Amino acid sequence: MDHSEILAQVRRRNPNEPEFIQAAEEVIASVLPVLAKNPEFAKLKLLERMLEPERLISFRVTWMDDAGNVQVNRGYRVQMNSAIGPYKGGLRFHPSVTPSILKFLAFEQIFKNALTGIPMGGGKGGADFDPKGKSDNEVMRFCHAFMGELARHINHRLDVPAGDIGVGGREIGFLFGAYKKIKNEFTGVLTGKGLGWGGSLIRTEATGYGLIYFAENMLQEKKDSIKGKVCLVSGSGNVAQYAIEKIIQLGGKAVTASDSSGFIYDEAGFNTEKLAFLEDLKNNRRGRIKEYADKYKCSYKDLDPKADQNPLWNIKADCAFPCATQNEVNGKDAGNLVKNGVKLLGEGANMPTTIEGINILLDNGVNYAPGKASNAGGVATSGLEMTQNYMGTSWTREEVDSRLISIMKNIHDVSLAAAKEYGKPGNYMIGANIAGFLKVARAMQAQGVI
Ligand code: NDP
Ligand code: 2IT
Repeated sequence: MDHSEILAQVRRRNPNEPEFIQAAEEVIASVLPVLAKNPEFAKLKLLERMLEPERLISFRVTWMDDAGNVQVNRGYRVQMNSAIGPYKGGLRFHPSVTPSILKFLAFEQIFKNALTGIPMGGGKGGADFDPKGKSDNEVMRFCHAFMGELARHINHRLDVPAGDIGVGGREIGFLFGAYKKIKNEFTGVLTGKGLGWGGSLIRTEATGYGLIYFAENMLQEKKDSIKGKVCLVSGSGNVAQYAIEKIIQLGGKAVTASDSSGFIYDEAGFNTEKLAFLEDLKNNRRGRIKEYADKYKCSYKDLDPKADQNPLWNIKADCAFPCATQNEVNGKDAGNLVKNGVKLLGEGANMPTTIEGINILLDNGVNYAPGKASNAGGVATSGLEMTQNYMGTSWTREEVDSRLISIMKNIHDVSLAAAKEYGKPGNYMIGANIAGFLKVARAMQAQGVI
């Protein structure tokens, strides 16, 4: 099957799944030269197999809200590929969750996890539950009901979920408690656990830190550094917060942050005190980002979800780090970034840039890092948490951080090397797709027609 036939089949098999088709399209185009060079991969239909989930579980989640009303949600786990290790990937709780969203995320996760060098397969899950405005008790009851079903399908050697949008330390705690009670055993079945009960130091920080380590590697490749660079960041959740922290630590200036209501532009830049305010606002008080602008007297704009561009990406800067959600940088936004002098875009979120956006960035010489490489620090540190759980030990902050730094450097180097080998020097997207694909393809080839 050639490129267009594989893509046509993906479209046929997955109607009404635009996000999954988008993620598939990017990888299919990148790995064509690998298939041409290795006809046995094509004959074994390895790419076609990777595009089909090994298993997709969908289940009802019934729970009772504080007012005594019965609520019904839909939960999922996509077990995408287990060629190189147990399924691994986060859980997303957001009203926009659909099979398309989770399949795109699980598909990306296959290659991302392969790039980390830790043996982990690809998976993702979640529910169309909206944690916004829910009490802690409602979130707890939902998590317990969700795990009531998910527990049948996972264990620490089979499938190890973690957090993603809407699933942080609070939710992992409730999910873990339910799993432990149902299975009557204490294992590392989830990552992102609390430090006193099997969690790893640095896991909370890892995605944001890893993103900025990766960007620093890209800049060092060009004899430059993030020091003094003005950075646009979107989002204000887990990934954005620790990306901002690392930008500050390395001497850069982060000037924006956002939530689903709007964004702030603080020309003076974040400092440690302002970041602590943002973290308290978002993690403890669960408030809206506008409060930051009121407190620090900076500019705030509402986001118009129907607008054809996002004004956050239309600000003069050197670097951009989308850390909120998929497709938050479209073609128009990419054009605005180029016009405003942005020279590097590192994806903290999964697939935040549309295919049109990516093409505009690459055509204009923007140094572009795809999420499956640049945000891999989170799942890599989840892998380190699993290792510590298996060993029954816990490493120091310095130990985990130094491993994270070397994993990000390795992903950077491996992606760059693959891009060069396939005649696309400097193209991290093609390099990451090829390097991740090759690792999984060789494992599948060795394991036969499964
Ligand atoms: P959080 O839930 O902690 O934060 C998400 C942030 O993005 C919030 O500021 C949220 O705003 C905003 N956001 C979410 N959905 C939308 C939307 N549809 N439109 C506008 N803003 C939105 O999630 P994370 O920080 O963990 O995840 C952010 C991104 O990073 C996701 O793409 C995730 O897949 C990816 N990622 C996460 C990893 C992790 O370890 N957590 C690892 C690798 C990637 P609001 O508060 O209003 O909801
Ligand atoms: O997208 C991701 O890589 C994550 N949400 C983290 C997954 C994990 O298992 O730590």
